[in-house]
Amino acid sequence: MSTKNSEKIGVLVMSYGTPVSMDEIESYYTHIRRGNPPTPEQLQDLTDRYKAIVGGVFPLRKNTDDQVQALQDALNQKMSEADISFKCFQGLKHAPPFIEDGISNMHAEGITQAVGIVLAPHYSIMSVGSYIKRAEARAKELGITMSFVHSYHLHPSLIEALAIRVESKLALFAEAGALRDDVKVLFGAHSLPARILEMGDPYQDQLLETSKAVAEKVGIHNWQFTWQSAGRTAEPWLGPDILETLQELSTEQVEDVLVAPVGFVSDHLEVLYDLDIEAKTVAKELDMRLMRIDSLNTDPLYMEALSDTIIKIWEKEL
Ligand code: FEC
Repeated sequence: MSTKNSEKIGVLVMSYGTPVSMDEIESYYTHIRRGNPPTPEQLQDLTDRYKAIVGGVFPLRKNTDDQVQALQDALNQKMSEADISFKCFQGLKHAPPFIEDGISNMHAEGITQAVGIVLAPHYSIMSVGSYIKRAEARAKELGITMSFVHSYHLHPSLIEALAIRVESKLALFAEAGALRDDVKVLFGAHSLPARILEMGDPYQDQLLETSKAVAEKVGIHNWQFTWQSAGRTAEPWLGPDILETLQELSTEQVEDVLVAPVGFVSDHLEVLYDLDIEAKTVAKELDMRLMRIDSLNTDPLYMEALSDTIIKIWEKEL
């Protein structure tokens, strides 16, 4: 732990990012596509998805702002007795303020030590790994010493927050007349190219570990894991996709499905469109009742998982 206890410690809070207006969808999409602009059809498709969920007001941005504020409050509440303080800076992957901007903003405030964390609990070289790589490069240029949280997918407070959400939706199924053991709980996350498995990437294993821990805490056995939101590229992505899984469950006469997207922590396009609109439409066609657990957003237990993980890594490494 640092001996310079009166210092302000920076926290780079990284997340995916979102366009903040309809006009910014094209530049955002171009950034995701590593500088290649989308075709007019691709742009129209994405614009239509945003229109379907928000009609021009972008929920992810506000959610991220709220999460970062809540995290800063949680950190400083925990450290109120100590002679140090944490200051959170946002660094987004595909929208301003970019990851590099977040580090420059820390530097402008004279910060020399910082912890980086991503608002996604599971590590993949293609997700969290790429955030960290960019942050490390800019921190090195500016002489900031940084430590990074790679994953926090089994933090007890995260598991508890998810378990509470599963339990409360199971109660709604029961109220609607379903037998608890008949409700299929589908844990899930964003798909990635299947080649990550050959690379020994921990993403899939960590997601299964989170799912198993939540299932054990809630005491459920009728669950499985599925993927969602795979990219539309030629290479194979991790599957099965949730839409296929629903078809498969329908052939097994499953009528009640609870989706728990444990790879995501807030309400955004992939949850509000891919699950709440697309998957729900398929479920309806199949005559299934589909519910989704509420997103974590600023849940105090999620803030506890983040702040505890950050403080532990700061104590150990900085
Ligand atoms: O609400 C919003 O505005 C943003 C929602 C959003 C989140 C998110 C999270 C993850 N993604 C991950 C991987 C990929 C890979 C590609 C990819 C493409 C998109 C596109 C949109 C998009 N993602 Fe995303 N992702 C979100 C939104 N994502 C929009 C582009 C159009 C489309 O395919 O729908 C493929 C990129 C490429 O072609 O190279 C790969 C992963 C996560 C979860 C971890 C994290 O949050 O970082 C992994 C939220």
